[in-house]
Amino acid sequence: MSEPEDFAARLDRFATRFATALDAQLTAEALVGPGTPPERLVAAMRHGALNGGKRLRPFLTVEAAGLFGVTETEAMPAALAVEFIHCYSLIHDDLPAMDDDDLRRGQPTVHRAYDEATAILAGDALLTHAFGLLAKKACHSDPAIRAALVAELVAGSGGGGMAGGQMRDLEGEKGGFTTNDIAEMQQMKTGALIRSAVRLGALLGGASLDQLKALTTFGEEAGHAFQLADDILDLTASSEAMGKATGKDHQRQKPTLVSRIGLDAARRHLGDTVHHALSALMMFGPEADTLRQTARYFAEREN
Ligand code: GRG
Repeated sequence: MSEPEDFAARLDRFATRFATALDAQLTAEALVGPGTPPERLVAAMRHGALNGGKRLRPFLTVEAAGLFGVTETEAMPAALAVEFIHCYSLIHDDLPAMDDDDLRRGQPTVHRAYDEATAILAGDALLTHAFGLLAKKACHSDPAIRAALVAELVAGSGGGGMAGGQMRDLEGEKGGFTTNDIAEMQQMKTGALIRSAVRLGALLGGASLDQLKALTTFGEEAGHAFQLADDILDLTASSEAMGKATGKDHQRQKPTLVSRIGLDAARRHLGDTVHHALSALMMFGPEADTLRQTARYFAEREN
């Protein structure tokens, strides 16, 4: 079997195991509070999270933690937290006030399957649950590490990360963005959470400063590759393959790096970015091979 097939099978097996962990978290019993979570809210959260995502961010967390001997089970709470943030962001991104999409992961978006208010609340509850998972002792025995994980996910998902990037994206639709503005917006909107996914694993594993720095660079370059590939796929892939509407950026004349530099230059830039991601892992041996394959997969993926 060739290397990409091995990797795809490995990612697939992880996604299956991960779905079991997600499923266990998204129940009325797991969503703790002084009251009983409404069935409709739990169902909408499940619709937004248990619907066949590739689970790339939690995979990165588990693989980065694995470099330091942390097992998948030990890394699972942090991995779940990053995926909950991702799923909330997709639910909110699909809302009429944002991208107004009907299809996600090949199924009706949460506001289509339920309604807008339920979709907003399902996103809110997933977001909140993510931080609850990091705060629990099951995530890590050391409270200082748990606090560092919370701070890390705040950085990746908040105003200076994903949510800020989404705001910049909305501003950019009005025009006037330079190529640098687009790159910064994308680093925040998509890159920051991918960077965090890797750093969460490194923090769980007690990485040294040098190791954390190297893995941060890897996460940044991998995040950039992921976004560039996404922009390219928006132009070149079918909506069946992607499980969501494609060509929307192009139709709306939304500024992307591909629209600025063209498809061929974007593909070359993507190759360079993957090369930078791989170079960042130079201090690690074969134990980092799956991370290396993940960066390549980000660039070569077909959906
Ligand atoms: C609403 C706060 C807020 C943020 C939204 C992530 C995001 C920010 C918007 C999503 C829009 C989008 C399609 C961005 C491109 C990159 C991206 C996040 C693609 C989807 O991620 P995948 O391919 O999805 O990992 P799956 O379904 O596999 O999980």
